[in-house]
Amino acid sequence: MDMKRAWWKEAVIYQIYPRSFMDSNGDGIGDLQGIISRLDYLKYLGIDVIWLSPVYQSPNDDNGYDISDYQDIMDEFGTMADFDELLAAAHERGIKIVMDLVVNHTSDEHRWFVESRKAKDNAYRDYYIWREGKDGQTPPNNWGSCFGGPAWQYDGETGMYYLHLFSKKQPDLNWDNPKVREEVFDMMTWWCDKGIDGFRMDVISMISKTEEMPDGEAHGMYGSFDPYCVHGPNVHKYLREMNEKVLSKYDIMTVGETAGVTTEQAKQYAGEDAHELHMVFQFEHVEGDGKYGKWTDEKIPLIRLKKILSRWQTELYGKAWNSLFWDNHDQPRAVSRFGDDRPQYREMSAKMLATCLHMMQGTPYIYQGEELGMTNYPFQSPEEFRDIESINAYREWCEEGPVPHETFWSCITFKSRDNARTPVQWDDSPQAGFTTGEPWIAINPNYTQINAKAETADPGSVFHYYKKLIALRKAYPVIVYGRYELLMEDDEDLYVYTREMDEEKLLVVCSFCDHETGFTIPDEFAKASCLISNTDGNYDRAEITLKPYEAFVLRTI
Ligand code: TEU
Ligand code: CA
Repeated sequence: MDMKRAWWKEAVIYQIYPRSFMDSNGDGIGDLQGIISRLDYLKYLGIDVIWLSPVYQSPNDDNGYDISDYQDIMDEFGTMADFDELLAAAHERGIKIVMDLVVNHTSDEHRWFVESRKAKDNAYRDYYIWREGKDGQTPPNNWGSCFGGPAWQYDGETGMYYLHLFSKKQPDLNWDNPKVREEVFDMMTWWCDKGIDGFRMDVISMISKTEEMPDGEAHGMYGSFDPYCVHGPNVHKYLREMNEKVLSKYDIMTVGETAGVTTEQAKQYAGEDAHELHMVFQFEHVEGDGKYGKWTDEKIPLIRLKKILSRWQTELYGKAWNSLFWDNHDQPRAVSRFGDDRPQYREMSAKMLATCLHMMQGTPYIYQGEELGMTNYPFQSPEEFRDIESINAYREWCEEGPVPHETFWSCITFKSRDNARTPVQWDDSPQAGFTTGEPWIAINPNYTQINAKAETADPGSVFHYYKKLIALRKAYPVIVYGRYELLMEDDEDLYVYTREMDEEKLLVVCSFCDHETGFTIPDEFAKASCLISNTDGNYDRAEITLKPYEAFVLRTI
């Protein structure tokens, strides 16, 4: 099948969560100068693009996802001059920078909202979504917010409620107002003219809401807003308008965060000829497995995982482009969630997961620390949480809710977003080399074993394995463009697939279990060469025994 080539299809992206990446001035908070100081590390790893989680001015109710000024840098992170320096320093090294675009909502401290709440006839009133309460005392409907509590906040100034799908300090913008779209597009143009290389668009699937806002189907205390706010009536119209007015004018890449998206919808957002976005993040493999809302302590069964990822691989093939990820700043650490973070299996399983993901079709995303095999944090008490979602969830489900502490604790510690937000472990010095001060969030005590200094010095490390995978993607176009086929779909332990392009074929074998397994190498790979393996396996024989979490890739010539 004809597959259009593009730089963003061939790129490997590295996500930086600036608060936890590298602190340059000892205040315990990562910052832009800290990032600059580590660019050579990223260059050595071999990534092409940095996705920078939000660095804009923000009161940090949700760590920068609540923006009070889109054209200014958060004081704690530095200045616009620091940003310009970062962009230039990255470009000098051939690294592109993709900005996080958070425009479903602003901070309640954004100038637009400060105005909007003042009076019903304020010029900015319709920048947000205001409704009368039911009888003055109750919210307009039963919707719950993503971070707990109702999705409506009463505002005494004008006696009305405003909509916030996330925290009450994140009021939703009214995209039906053409002035809002114009402001957002102008702001995007300003960043593009600065020379940035793309946007990751936060919850972009939620920008269009239905006119009618009826109660949603109740789950516990609140109703779901999904049918009225997710993939809403005008979302594609607004994205095409954005594409026409801004995106199409620059050689930039775009990726939309679209929780709950199906493959059919993904083709609408990111189809080859959709004129909207280049790709979307789908969440099927990281969502929908919860016992209490999103909270669970169970791993997804391998057969289910294979089914989901394979469906995305085959249904988008030639039609739209996948983004590939195991984790990000909202998810637990990949090795703890999908692999095995017990000391004897951590490295093997981290490399296995990397193999499994990086050999698929799509653009791979590496979340900071993943390339070191960083693990979930051993939380001891709820006081250690910094994340608004975890703090609120513990209160709602446990303190004020029905679930006993012991039951909920194993779930929230398994899935808390704070697992991903503990600082990057740079070396084995105090505070893991992240800061000389007191870090804003605890550092994982395993930093003495797991850190960048040790791993860059060790050719057998998880870091060097990632470096090799990235290099392979550059060397073999079949990894980027080849057709995917799942083998052994009913096997509970092994994830096996092939990639094929022209005369070339790859066999990818990944063991997801902590015991040995037998495997027969298919005939057509009898004389194949081994591109990469996480062990010293011999793949010249047909019948082999795989070690726990073994992974390898064979290539026919
Ligand atoms: O996350 C959007 C989103 O869908 C969340 O519900 C996400 O799934 C949740 O954090 C997991 O429990 C984006 C950002 O990535 C996140 O950090 C922000 O908090 C959120 O939007 C609001 O801007
Ligand atoms: Ca700092």
